[in-house]
Amino acid sequence: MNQLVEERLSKQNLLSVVEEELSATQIIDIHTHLFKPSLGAVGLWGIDELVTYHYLEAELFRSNDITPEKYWTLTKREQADLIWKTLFVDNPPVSEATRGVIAVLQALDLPTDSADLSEARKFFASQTLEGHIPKVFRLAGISEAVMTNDPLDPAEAPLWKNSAPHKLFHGVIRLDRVLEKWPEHWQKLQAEGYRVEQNLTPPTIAEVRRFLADWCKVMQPVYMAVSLTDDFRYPEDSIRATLLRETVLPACREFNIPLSLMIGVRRQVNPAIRLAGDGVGKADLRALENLCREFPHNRFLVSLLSRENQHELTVYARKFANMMPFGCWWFLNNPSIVEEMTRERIEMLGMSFIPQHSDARVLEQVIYKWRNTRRTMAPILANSYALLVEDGRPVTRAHIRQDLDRLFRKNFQKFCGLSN
Ligand code: HDL
Ligand code: ZN
Repeated sequence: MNQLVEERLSKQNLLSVVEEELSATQIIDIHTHLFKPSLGAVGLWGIDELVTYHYLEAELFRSNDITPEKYWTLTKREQADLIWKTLFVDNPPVSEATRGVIAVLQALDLPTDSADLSEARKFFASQTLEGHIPKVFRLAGISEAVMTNDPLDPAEAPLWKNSAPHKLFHGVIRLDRVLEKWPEHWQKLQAEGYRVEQNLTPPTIAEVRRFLADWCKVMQPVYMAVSLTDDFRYPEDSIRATLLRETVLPACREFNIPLSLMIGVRRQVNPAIRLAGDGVGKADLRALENLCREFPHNRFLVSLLSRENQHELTVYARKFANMMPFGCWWFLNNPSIVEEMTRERIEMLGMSFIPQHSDARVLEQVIYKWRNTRRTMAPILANSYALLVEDGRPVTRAHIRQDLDRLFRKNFQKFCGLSN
């Protein structure tokens, strides 16, 4: 390896080297709500979707007297115009979600202080999705994005019939409708030819396994995933626990893929504001402990929504090598909390975790979410290396490059059995 990368770094130049290497690292975005172009009908992109992101809708209702009922009668453009005026013109866009839109406009060389959205709308109207996606990924510094695909979503599922693989996207089978809402959805499987009934009889269990296997062949998922409420328990005498134990976990073993558990949502605490209406609750992690211990041949990607669960999750990661903590999810994706979570993970896990995912719902959000991640994480990583140098171990650019590759690519690839 050439002299440059083997040069022992002084504490003073660690930050600039970490920043350079972070900027050069092509990140795998392991959890998003983006879609490959052939599923384009359900994919969100452009300024009106950016400005009506549910994070911003929640913030609108705090700074404008409009009622949610009235807001939902507006058109998408009217909603975007109202949010732009309220959160970006009448008030400073200093929250993470509002500043993110500003960062996207700047990255796309669009004005960031316009009184309205007309110029931005003109720009997006002139883009084609096929050409825009790679450009946005390049600006974000991501090599690929992992989707969230729901085989029981009536809008998405039919699109898979003619959907080709796309090198920038990986599929995931999302199981909320199966695991959390079986009574409302078992007849959907029946209608598709699976001989299931509401009771989880042995034939029904076998047919749910067939359903999962069929969708694994269609979606080629890198993992399966489910979002679980803060009151999730395991074991428990429930449909959810039975389906987990008898169908989902065996299917993950059959296809050698992890199960992603995202735990801690308190669903629809305020239904009036729809997607923005979910809250957060501290979960009892004995459920996770029991799953990791009872299923040593399963692998679990885990992201928790409550800040109060993070330290214990990190301790559990020290106990179970079949559990991979990932990301600073949703209400945690703010520098003040990302810093705390990342520091405790490095202190207890070294480089054996996955620091972040974007959770992007609108294509261009990856630009600001990954700019924020790099900006927040660079000093944290540089500090870890400074302590190492101070305590006697030289650090080189090669070491840093290798660690970033592990954090933002290899840990995920290895955990999911993906090749580089
Ligand atoms: O369940 C999830 O995957 C969450 O990320 C929700 O989609 C949530 O609404 C969200 O977008 N969080 O960022
Ligand atoms: Zn998500």
